Amino acid sequence: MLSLILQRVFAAVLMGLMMLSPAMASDLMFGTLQFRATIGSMPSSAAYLSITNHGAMADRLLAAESSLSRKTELHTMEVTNGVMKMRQIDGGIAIPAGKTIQLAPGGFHVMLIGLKAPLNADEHYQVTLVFEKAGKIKLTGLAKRPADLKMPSSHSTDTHSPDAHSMNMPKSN
Ligand SMILES: [Cu+2]
Repeated sequence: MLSLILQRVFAAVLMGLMMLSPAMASDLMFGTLQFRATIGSMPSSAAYLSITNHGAMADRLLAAESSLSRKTELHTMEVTNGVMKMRQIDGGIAIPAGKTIQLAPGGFHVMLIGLKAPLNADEHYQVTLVFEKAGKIKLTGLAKRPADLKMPSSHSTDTHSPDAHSMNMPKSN
């Protein structure tokens, strides 16, 4: 009798846990979302974060949406004739299984074009990311002064490879 009750409690707790974690519906994990705070009457700005795909299937960031600006686009930076320029990405950003993709200053970013209001440092703002498989995911982050923006990590994306591990392993002769 008691074990039956325990079983029911356990099942209820399990159900509750599953409903409490909508993030588990997708295998994507997000780093800190940060917005570039605007200075003066800057008409545009950008948002950055890292996206890790813990699933076995590749996903793709197709678009970004925001009520902060007239237009919201996915951009990349590239050097053309020695000049660093940004351009809109066609077809989205691939998020391969087991990889982390960085949206960071100098690289991929969510471009907010035609801001309706300034982005103030230390205030929260929202952006919605649209994935091919995971669907729409709304995220909140802080605006930061350009000097305080977290830059892309200098580590290679492969620090979790067996090679990198063995290199860090102290040899015991
Ligand atoms: Cu841009």
